[in-house]
Amino acid sequence: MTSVIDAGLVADQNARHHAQLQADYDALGGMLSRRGLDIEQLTALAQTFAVAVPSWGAGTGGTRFARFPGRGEPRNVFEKLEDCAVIHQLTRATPSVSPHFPWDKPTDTAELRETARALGLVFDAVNSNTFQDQQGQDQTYKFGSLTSNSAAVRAQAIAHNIDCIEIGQGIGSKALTVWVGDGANFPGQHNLRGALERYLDSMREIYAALPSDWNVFIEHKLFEPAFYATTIADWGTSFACATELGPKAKCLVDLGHHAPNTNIEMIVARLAQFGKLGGFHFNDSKYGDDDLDSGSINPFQLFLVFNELADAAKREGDAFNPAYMLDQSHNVTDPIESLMSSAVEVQRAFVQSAMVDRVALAGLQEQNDVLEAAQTLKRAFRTDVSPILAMARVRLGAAADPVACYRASGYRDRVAGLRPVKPGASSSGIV
Ligand code: RM4
Ligand code: MN
Ligand code: MN
Repeated sequence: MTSVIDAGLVADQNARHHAQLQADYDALGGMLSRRGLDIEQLTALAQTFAVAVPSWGAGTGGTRFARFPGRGEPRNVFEKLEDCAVIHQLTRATPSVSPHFPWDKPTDTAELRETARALGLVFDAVNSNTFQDQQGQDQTYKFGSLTSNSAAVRAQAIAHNIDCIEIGQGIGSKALTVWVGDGANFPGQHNLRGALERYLDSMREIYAALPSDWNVFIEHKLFEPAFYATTIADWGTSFACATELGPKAKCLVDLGHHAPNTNIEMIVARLAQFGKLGGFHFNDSKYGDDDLDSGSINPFQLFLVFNELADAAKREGDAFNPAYMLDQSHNVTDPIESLMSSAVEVQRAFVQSAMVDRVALAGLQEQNDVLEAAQTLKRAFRTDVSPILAMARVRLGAAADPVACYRASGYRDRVAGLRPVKPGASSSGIV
């Protein structure tokens, strides 16, 4: 495997942290053992954590108003992979990349797979894009794609999704994520029920093209670009469609795709209970689909989501295996720094949720000891597990402090010289 960042530099940086980290780790270990927890077990668990990186997150994002390109941002899928390899090398928590087509469409599928492999990466779910028109395409998605009232538009959108599955097979993916922006901006613009019927008809054709060991993830989103009525706006519609389509169809929860204050952890519990929780797009939001860094606004919510995941895993064992992916847009930070910090924040919630004494919690719930039950969760959430996460990284050969190590490596300066900004570039972000 190619190390993009000099392995010697990582080792030197880690050596600087060694004494301090060991002292913090020992102190935390003592504190946890008084609570009946074994720090070594938690560190081993942390080492198993993995979340996929979105290829599009490696570039600078944008808003409806502007996009301010970052220095040295990747200009094609190969440069995105190189940045993703840095993220994985320094965190050892992001071994896979979720590509988006046609943004990342390869001319040579085998070459793409081999490039990823050489960088120590594999591919996670592939994402289709029928929310933008692409150059040279016959039909426009202006009035919808899979739900369009035009059979020709629907056929084009279906064919694109099937194309994504085919490329995905070539690069080792096992799932297709479908998010459509379809919907209406005005009451009366379309028939609400008719649009969903057309969506299901289109999805049935895509479902029929899935290989036997594949899943399709249906991603719901409250609003935007359809500001009046989004066809797949909520988990209920997503669940109904996944149920209609069959066992390979599952629901994908993007944390940013809900109204503020929505109880997302309860949605997670419901989908897990009925066997339809396909996976996540982790991010955070304050108002809507803000695509902010995971855990940056509401880390307690992220913890509560993982608390439900830990409960589901305990009930269902290995059969419970939702896909973890990040889905963020970085406008004012270095995307590599944001994605590394976000992967660590999700890993933090994963480890904290493992510290909840589920037997004790069930007992407290049985006795209606509300205050102690709430405190049981808070105790885990308040525990700073940073030394566990850092130790897990060091043991895996990653960086004790990924952002500091990345900055010391000078990677951004190096690629800024190699990747001059393309005028009007849009391939690396959402524009
Ligand atoms: C959407 C949604 C999808 C992502 C696009 C780029 O809001 O989150 O997952 O593919 O953005
Ligand atoms: Mn998403
Ligand atoms: Mn989104």
